[in-house]
Amino acid sequence: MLQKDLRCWLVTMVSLLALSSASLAAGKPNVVILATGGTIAGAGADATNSATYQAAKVPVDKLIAGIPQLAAIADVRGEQVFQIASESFTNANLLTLGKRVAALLRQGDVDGVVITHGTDTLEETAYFLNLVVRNDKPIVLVGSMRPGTAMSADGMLNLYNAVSVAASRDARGKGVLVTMNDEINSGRDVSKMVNLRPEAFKSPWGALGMVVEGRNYWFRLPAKRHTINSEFDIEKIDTLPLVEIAYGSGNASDTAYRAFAASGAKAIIHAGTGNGSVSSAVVPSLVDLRRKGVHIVRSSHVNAGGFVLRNAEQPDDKYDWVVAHDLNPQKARILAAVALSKTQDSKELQRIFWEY
Ligand code: DAS
Repeated sequence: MLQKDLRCWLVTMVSLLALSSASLAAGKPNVVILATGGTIAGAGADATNSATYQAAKVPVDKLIAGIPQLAAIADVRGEQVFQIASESFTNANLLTLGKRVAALLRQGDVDGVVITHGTDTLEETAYFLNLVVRNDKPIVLVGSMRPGTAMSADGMLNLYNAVSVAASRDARGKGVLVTMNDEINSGRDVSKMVNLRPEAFKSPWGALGMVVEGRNYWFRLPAKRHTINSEFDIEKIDTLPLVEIAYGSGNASDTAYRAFAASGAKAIIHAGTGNGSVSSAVVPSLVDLRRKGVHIVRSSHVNAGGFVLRNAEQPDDKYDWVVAHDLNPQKARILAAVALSKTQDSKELQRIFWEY
């Protein structure tokens, strides 16, 4: 009799355990990884190749299979949206990706999205999504500075951290996030400040927090409008107007600006020296281009966070130019393109540059 009771008890316990693990699995957040390519999907010939490798080779399912620990923190599935090096991203890629992110986050069975991305233009995609995806669920971009085949590769832990943040309720409502090198940065502020080294991504105004062993530590919140507080909506944007960037330096000429305008640019970002300064050899052409309907946006190409104010270096009011505030040229391009999808009014454009 005793043996029969023992068997019954064992069967009951095993089924209870199975039930609890299933319910635990059912309780885990659902995170979708959208893969686009880059070094995090890169492969080199040898473990010593930390800089010589091919980007955009490893498929998303292999990235996920390479980190079995993900299963403990979230129910993860992958989609291969693109397989490209991010220096080749186009506006069309941004729109495709943005619409897929928005569609997934509208689903009740998706709690967060991670985007694996090349590091070269990761900051642009992060800012774009921050402006146009009207959802407060976590959107986390992640890349790596070394391919997975290299010694001390950073992609595995970066991706684990990204999924951990995307699965976190406390990551909601903080705008688009970028997790690299244990830091959590704002998709608006962060940019790639150095190449080749793992501590590549920095925000001039500091990180929002850290993620360490699957736990988030927050120190500040974004101050600018984003995601659910944005006036822009990816569902209503089908094309992005052409905006180009011209780099300011010594011995400058107006050739690039004229060529950009002739090719149909609706705005030109002047990546100026210092305070967004414009060479006296270039000012007359920019005044003329503005008169012909092309918007001129003065930004600064100084590295760790320029800050361009109206009427400081140039009479912006008189010329009807816009200033990019603290945005670097590549982020100013993104905001100008998104803003121009909604308004052509230069005063409205300037308001948007102050608020986003
Ligand atoms: N070429 C770079 C890119 O795809 C590789 C990388 O750093 O991710 O952005």
